[in-house]
Amino acid sequence: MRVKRYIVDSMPEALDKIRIDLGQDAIILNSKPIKTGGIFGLFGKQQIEVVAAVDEKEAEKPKRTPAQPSREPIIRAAAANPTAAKRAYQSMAADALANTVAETVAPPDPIVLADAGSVTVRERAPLTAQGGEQSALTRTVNQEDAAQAPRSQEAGGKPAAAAHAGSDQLAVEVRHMRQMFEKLLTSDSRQQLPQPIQTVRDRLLQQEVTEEAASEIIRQLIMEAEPGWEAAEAVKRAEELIIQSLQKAVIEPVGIESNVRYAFFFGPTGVGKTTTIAKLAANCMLKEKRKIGFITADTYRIAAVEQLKTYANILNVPFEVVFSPKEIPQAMERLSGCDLVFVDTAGRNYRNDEYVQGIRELVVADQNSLNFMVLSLASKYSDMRTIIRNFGDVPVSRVIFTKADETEAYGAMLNVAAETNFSISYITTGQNVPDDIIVATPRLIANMIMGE
Ligand SMILES: Nc1nc2c(ncn2[C@@H]2O[C@H](COP(=O)(O)OP(=O)(O)O)[C@@H](O)[C@H]2O)c(=O)[nH]1
Ligand SMILES: [Mg+2]
Repeated sequence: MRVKRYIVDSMPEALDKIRIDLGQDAIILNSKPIKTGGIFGLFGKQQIEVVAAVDEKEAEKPKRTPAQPSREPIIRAAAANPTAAKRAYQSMAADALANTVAETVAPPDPIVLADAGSVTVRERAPLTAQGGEQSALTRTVNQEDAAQAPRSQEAGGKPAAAAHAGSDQLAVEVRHMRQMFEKLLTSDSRQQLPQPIQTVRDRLLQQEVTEEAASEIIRQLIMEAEPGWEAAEAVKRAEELIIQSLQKAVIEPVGIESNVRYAFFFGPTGVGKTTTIAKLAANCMLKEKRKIGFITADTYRIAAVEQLKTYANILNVPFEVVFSPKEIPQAMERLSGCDLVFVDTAGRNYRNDEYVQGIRELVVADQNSLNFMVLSLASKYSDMRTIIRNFGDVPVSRVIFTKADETEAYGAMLNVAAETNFSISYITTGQNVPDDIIVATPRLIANMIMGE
């Protein structure tokens, strides 16, 4: 571990230095205000002392350049030192906001900004920008229309051909629209999107929605766009579109249906499988009065067995440990008096073909089992994709997203809904058992993605 001490004027300054020196995996161990210079501690300058550390192996990895700021160190800092992290985050967020405002909202005329009634004027600024973009858009279409005009007029000149002309006109318009979409959706012409739609696109990408999933929503928004739309209206409409697109992916009311006897949980180590099982089990037991049992196949770490056993003891439910999939039927037999058995698996085993095959045979054999994939929202979407692919052999039908409290980007839920047949069932929001779990609904997810 490499530890470094910094004396800085502000937290953003410290974060920049830490990122350059120690890389993005550094964590902030401590930060405190100090006085530097002066005599006997008097008349000194108020500064901040920040102590940061990084695992040596992490430090050797290529460092992110300061030109690509990342929120990761701040999130890590939040775990290590909430107060310092919060201060840093607020300061950085304020900077980012100031930059965004300067880039996107600042109207061309400085007099407008200097106006004392700046609130109203600033609020109207995007509208002006949008008006401009909108007319540019209309202009493009009109110019192309003009080019087509002679042909249309010829057709229009013959009364018998009027209906034909109408459908020709429609075909031309459809063709124009398609060309316009294509133009709008290519990345180098992003700037041409009307401002309200651009706001939606920025939001989706910031939420880590993939380009493909975002384009789908943007495409529909463009079709529906009304002249004079403000950003808020576009955002609201986008939220509705997300809700619609999630209708298939989120079954309501979710929960674990009463005919389900076995609920299996798969996913990488540390995503929160065991904690989530404990939350669900407690709820099923306390609210639905079901007789619960636990099986753990996660024998890789002693602590993992102990962890589920502790929950079993707290809830006073029977608990079985299996060392191979072959032992699961006997364990199930011993738990035959239970209405619902939660089966916890080890994350590392998803690479073990034999293990996955064993699980696969077992779950296919039993029609009353439900397979949950557990994914952490705090992980990268590309990693989620790999995990989903590795579990391709297991008939997973539901997905639970964990650690919503550790990130501000929820787009992965939309991506998973677009790219898999999984039903999104729950979202977990913290470490507290049994409280920090909520049923996923399309509205909730859409709101998490598009809301402020
Ligand atoms: N912040 C946060 N932590 C969680 C959440 N769910 C689980 N955890 C924590 O993540 C860590 C790993 O959880 P665990 O259930 O052991 O993961 P498993 O290896 O997948 O079984 C534990 O410290 C949990 O308390 C959540 O929704 N939010
Ligand atoms: Mg576990």
